[in-house]
Amino acid sequence: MASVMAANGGQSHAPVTGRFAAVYSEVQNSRIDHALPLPSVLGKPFKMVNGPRSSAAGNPDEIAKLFPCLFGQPPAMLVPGESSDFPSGQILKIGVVLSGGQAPGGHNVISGIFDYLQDRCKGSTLYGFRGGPAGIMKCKYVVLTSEYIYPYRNQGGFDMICSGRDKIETPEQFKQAEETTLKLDLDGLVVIGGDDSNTNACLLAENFRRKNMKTRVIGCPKTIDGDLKCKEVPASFGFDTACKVYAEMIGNVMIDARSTGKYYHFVRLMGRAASHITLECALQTHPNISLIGEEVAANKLTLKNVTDYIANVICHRAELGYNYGVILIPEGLIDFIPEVQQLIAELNEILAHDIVDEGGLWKKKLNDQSLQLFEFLPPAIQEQLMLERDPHGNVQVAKIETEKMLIQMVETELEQRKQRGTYKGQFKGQSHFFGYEGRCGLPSNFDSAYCYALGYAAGALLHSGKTGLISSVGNLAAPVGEWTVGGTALTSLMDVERRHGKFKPVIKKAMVELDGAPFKKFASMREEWALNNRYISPGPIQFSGPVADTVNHTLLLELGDTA
Ligand code: FBP
Repeated sequence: MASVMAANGGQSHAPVTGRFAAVYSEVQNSRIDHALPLPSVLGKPFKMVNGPRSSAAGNPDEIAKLFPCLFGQPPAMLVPGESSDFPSGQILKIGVVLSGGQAPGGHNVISGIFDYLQDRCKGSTLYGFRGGPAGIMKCKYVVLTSEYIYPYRNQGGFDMICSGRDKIETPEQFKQAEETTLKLDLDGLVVIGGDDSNTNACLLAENFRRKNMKTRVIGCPKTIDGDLKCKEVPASFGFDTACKVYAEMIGNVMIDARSTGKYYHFVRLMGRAASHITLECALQTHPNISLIGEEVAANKLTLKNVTDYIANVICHRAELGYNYGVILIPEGLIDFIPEVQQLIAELNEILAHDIVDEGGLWKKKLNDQSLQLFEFLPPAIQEQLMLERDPHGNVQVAKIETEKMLIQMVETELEQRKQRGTYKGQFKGQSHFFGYEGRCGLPSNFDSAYCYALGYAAGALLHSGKTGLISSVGNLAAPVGEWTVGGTALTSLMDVERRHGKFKPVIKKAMVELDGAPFKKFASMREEWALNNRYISPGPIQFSGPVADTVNHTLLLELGDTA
């Protein structure tokens, strides 16, 4: 059995994690040795084929100015064949960093990079930067050996090297990153992260290229939120597992609701901005109500409209004799309600310029409508809206208890309806937040294989000298052997946005599309689910058996398969 303590190399000799395969559960142990399939193109000699020149997701002129060295890079695709793209006998020094929130499968991306180097660039070194981008800036790393990596294969979490949300942004921070890459003589760096982290990866790649440094940078699409995707990158890893974990829990509270007959479970689900997780969980479990942020925004709903919608369904159900139900709420919901969005935008500017005084004079900076809304919100929500933004300038929606706020508002509305004689039921709300529980589960078969392929592909891209690309594995509805492998220009995913009061390049988030197949399927079924109880309880993630390789509905529907 491998002990990570003994294998801890690099700069630090203190144990960084407590992983011992010897104390693993039987399931964890059985997963370590689970052999992972690779796309067949990676199993044979391959060559690189470049596609046409790329543009940007928005504001191409601005992006071209911000990334003069990288803008326009073509996508790259691996295809069978011999070539000199992948020099044999090359020994590489590669760094890898996990950035942002955990997502099941991160350890497999690292295993994939490591195995690529073992298979194709023997004698290479893989450095794991510890604690996210701060590890690069502070040159904190561990040398990843096969013994070190072994206990983490197919395991959830990011604790092999841990993660962080620091951003490499200021000239000093770029300098620190440069010093580390020079000190370790890095040929390449793999940034495993979400939209913000991959934006950072692109900035680093541009900086290294501009300075004629040899270090290349490749990104990998990570986030349970599922909002880092495009045609060439059909999914971010972790989404599949997280949704399956949440769907199991939702299925359980559905059975609880049906059994006691007296609770409305308000379940807030993670997913900072986009509502993909909520939509996928709805498709997997058929709750009575699922709010989709993007639809709320498109219809310009107010908090009162949302409350009324929930109260209407509850009244209808009471008439049918059901005083229970399950309601899914995306954690980013309040950021989609135009009036709250406006309030948050104003608060962001106020917080960015540090003008929050104890006496509350800062409130004068809010416009009348925003001030009215702010004063109307429960004090707990007011406080949560004022919490510090994350290093990328985002509101920390995971800390805003929208589910509790909605219970309060629905309760008040139902009370009024009772007094008017239009509601005769009983209402008891139970609040839940399913968030962190889904981020570190044992990766599903899909995420295990997908992440391993992403890592292996990142190794290949660096080996061929590519930079500023995001590892891209496609054709995901097909068996793993038929998956396609390549890289997509990070600049082609970019747009400019206002953050911390300034315009910045960002990877454009992929939101739920209201004319997309997943939403349309949900919309066609939600009325039936609202009044009739069509609950589905998917149970825990399976690693073997008939449903073990089932892929999530969102991906299949988006790829044009029936789900
Ligand atoms: P990433 O975008 O970094 O993958 O993180 C996603 C997420 O899990 C969101 O769903 C959630 O809002 C946020 O992280 C929570 O952040 P933190 O881990 O800092 O509490």
